[in-house]
Amino acid sequence: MRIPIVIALDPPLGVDVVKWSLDIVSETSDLVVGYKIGLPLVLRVGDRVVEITRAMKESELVVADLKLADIGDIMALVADQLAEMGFNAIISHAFIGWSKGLETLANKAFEKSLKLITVLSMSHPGSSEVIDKNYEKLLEITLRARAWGCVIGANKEELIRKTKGKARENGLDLKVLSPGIGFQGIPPATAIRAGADYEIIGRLITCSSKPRDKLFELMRNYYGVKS
Ligand code: BMP
Repeated sequence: MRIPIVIALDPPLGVDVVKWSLDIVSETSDLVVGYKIGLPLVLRVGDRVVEITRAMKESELVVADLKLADIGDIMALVADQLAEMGFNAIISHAFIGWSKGLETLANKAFEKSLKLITVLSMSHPGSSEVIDKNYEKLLEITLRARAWGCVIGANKEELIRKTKGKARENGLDLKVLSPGIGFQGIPPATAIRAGADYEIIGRLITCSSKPRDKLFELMRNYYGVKS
């Protein structure tokens, strides 16, 4: 039984990053749907990230979270590289716009069978300053790109509901991935109850001395899974 959690692998300072990641993956991969890897990890291990993505072969989601925001041709180069490195999903900002921006990346993602995930609303308070004010436009670009999924903070339950509804009206099953659980203050399963498909959880699990036990605890106490 896998719970709809994507573990964010953001390694703390001072650890052997490859070993730290492989230990977490071997302990948890049969319990979660996947993992998310971003700059804090990639900058420290470089090419060795493939040793980590290789260990995730059985996982449904191996997400590269570089929050791309460049001209389309350059993002397409990055996407090629990420596919090569074993990722099957990539996160991009949507505020770059469609024409020769997300348009080019969406085509590349399709060509490489990468799941394209855009950022619609973030979990930190500053999201309200610019990003949230442009939600309607960001959603429009996301739907136009036929993105596989989008990121919406777990603290934005209303936006999660609205997004799922609007995607459905357009005949699309846009997946919602929600971070902000645990260390950022939102209780586990909050976003799932609002209609999100996955919750992205990092430190609540990765800072635990026993990530597997932590997951069993979350399953029992929040996700209604008997173990
Ligand atoms: P944590 O559960 O440790 O707070 O980690 C959350 C993860 O989700 C981090 O990797 C962060 O980059 C990411 N994230 C976020 O917290 N809020 C967003 O709006 C978008 C994110 O990608």
